[in-house]
Amino acid sequence: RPVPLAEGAVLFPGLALPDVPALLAGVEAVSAECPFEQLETPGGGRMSVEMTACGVFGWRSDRKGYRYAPLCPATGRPWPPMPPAFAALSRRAAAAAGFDRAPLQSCLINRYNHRARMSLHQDRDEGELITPIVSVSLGVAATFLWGGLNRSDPTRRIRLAHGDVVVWGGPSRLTFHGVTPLPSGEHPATGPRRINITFRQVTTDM
Ligand code: MD5
Ligand code: FE
Repeated sequence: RPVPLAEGAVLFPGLALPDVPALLAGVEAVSAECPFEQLETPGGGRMSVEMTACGVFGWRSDRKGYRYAPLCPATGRPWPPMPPAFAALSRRAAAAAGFDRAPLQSCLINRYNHRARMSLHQDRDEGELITPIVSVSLGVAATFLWGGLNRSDPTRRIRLAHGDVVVWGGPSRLTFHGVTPLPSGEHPATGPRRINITFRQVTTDM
């Protein structure tokens, strides 16, 4: 069932399938309170992926840079609380991958429409690198690009389908990664979109 990808990284095909209704309801509830937005980048462009977040911290980007912040940029109010089904899945996935900590401080929700993509990057805005990142894919399948610790390292292509969960920890936590432009497609659960829900620990202070 689990597919080891590398030291610290494990793919669990379909692990989230039983949780899909609760996850989609959670995405609706969160985005009703803090709407999806295509964030501005420090360079003045706009990301093709639409984002929102829940939990104590959300990730945001604007002309000042990338950072985790306690408030939804659209409303100036705290991010919506993490739905209980989200936290339960993060705990279950981290434990299944053999980690004794689960990421529960921040949950980033990425929504990919047709052609939305994420260029190669490292996740290094978190001040905590011990706890793994848990990532859940829903809807239209995407091609995930998975590189190494240097931007120029060769990349593997990994198909991430509806219900798949990946736990990225240990030496895999800082690998370069990205998502190729979403193909046109249709999934019964999400229509033409892909939704990725990513759990992170952001600080050791709480
Ligand atoms: C996505 N999102 O499919 C991915 C899933 C992001 C992002 O990359 O930053 O929002 S998270 C994949 C990930 C996270 C942390 C580390 C690694 C992969 N990794 O070491 O390969 O929307
Ligand atoms: Fe990332």
